[in-house]
Amino acid sequence: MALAKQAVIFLAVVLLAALAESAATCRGRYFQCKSSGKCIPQALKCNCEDDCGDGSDEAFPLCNGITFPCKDGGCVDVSRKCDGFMHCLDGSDEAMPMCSAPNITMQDGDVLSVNVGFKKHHGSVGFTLCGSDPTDACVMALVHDVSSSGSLYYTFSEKCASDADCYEDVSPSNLSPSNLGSGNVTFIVERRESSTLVVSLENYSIEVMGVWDFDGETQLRVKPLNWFEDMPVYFSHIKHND
Ligand SMILES: [Ca+2]
Ligand SMILES: [Ca+2]
Repeated sequence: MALAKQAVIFLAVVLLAALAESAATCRGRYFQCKSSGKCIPQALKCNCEDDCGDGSDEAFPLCNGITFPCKDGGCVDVSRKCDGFMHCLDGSDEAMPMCSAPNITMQDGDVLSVNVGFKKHHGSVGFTLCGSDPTDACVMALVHDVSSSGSLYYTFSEKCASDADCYEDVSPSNLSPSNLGSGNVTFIVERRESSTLVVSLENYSIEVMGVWDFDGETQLRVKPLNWFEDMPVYFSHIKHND
């Protein structure tokens, strides 16, 4: 008897769950598919898999800022957009001019003030000095933290084959949490004639970072490791070598 009662309760629970699934509105952690009305876990929304069968869990603008729609119909996580590596089969996540970072020409002897509108989620600020041709060699310094005395923590690559190459060995998980803080951060970037790129924080006189061994590279690009369009960058010349 007790067993029969348990079976009835179990059936009732199963029935209720089925009803909940087909109900007009999905609750809490569930997303409702457009065509079928089916409820799927929120975790399956915007994961680049068509879990609804009608694509409604992967549609835009729903997934705007979470995924990037490749031109060939595919989809990648938005953090893959403009990170220097092709993730869409057609490479549309790395297309120009979408991925052209703010840049300026920097000659020997130039000193620049680089103002960055930094937010926590940017994680890092990368200074990449490349040739004017996209396939030219680059040097890169990636600032991801600052000490209370103004020293910068950074990763640098010398003589990468291209912009993308420079970032090859760096992943955000290898970087310590950023203490740069949100707000305007001004860096001083100096290109010395002895082939040294020196980057420091404004108002700190100490030389904190140098990247060596470049010649011919003139285009200074500034962007976070992962692409965020909401990081404004303003360049101004403190000293111009005419
Ligand atoms: Ca999905
Ligand atoms: Ca990519």
